[in-house]
Amino acid sequence: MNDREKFLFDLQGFLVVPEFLTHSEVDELNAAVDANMEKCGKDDNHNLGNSKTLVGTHRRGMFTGMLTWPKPWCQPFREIIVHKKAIPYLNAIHGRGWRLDHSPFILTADMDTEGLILHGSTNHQFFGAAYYIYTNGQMRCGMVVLQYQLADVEEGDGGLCVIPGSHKANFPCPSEIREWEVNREVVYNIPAKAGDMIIFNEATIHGTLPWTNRERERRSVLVRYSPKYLHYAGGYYEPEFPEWVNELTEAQRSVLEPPYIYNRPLLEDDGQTVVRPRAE
Ligand SMILES: O=C(O)CCC(=O)C(=O)O
Repeated sequence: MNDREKFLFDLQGFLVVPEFLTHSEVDELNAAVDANMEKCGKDDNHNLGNSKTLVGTHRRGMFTGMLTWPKPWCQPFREIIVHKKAIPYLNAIHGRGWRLDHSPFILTADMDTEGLILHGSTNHQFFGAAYYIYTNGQMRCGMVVLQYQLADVEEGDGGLCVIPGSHKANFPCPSEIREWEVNREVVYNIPAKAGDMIIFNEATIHGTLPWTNRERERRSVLVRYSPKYLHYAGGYYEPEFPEWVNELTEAQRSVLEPPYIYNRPLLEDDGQTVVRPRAE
């Protein structure tokens, strides 16, 4: 993570990393989704509050469980849970030692797909699962989301939106702003190309805008990470991993470990080597 990226992530609470995935990685991920279209379900996280502007004719499309899709379709998703290029970003914002939080999922949208109310913990009170601090020259965050775009998004299309800088906000966000009814100028619909990766902090106010592009559909993979001592959502494997986890590399398995500190497997920058320091 270079100095420009650190400045922007600290300032905005999110960062776009252009051309993060190669064309072949994007193609493999898209091919896996195309081959499993029948698995697309409806968003189980539907929430518009009382908004009249986030409404649509149908819910966001959602794929889950990609890590256990039949081979070869699970493979590209297993690979991105420990993407070599993501390691320096996660080390810079979580410190060494971080873990997968939630199961990865895919969001899709086509014309008139509804949005999702804006949410995010901000800094108006300390929330230990989703926070932002800067101390001793280092940023630290609760859960963060790495969003991989598999299709182009232009500003105004809809999809992921954020209120830049809101991870540091000191007052609760009024519901009419969260419902996208007023002050829309503070809400940014992040444009990105297929292959770009967007990191955002769960403390940053974010949500989904209704999809308005008839020509283009949304396809985003969301992979979430918490620091090694924290877990936000249910779904880690304890005391024993399920059988399919044995098919993963040691590095991939290391990010499925439950939250703890002592003797934790830590990933080296090569994305392959796992070490177990005896003490922190
Ligand atoms: O990428 C988006 O549209 C926002 C996703 C989100 O915050 C959610 O589904 O909880």
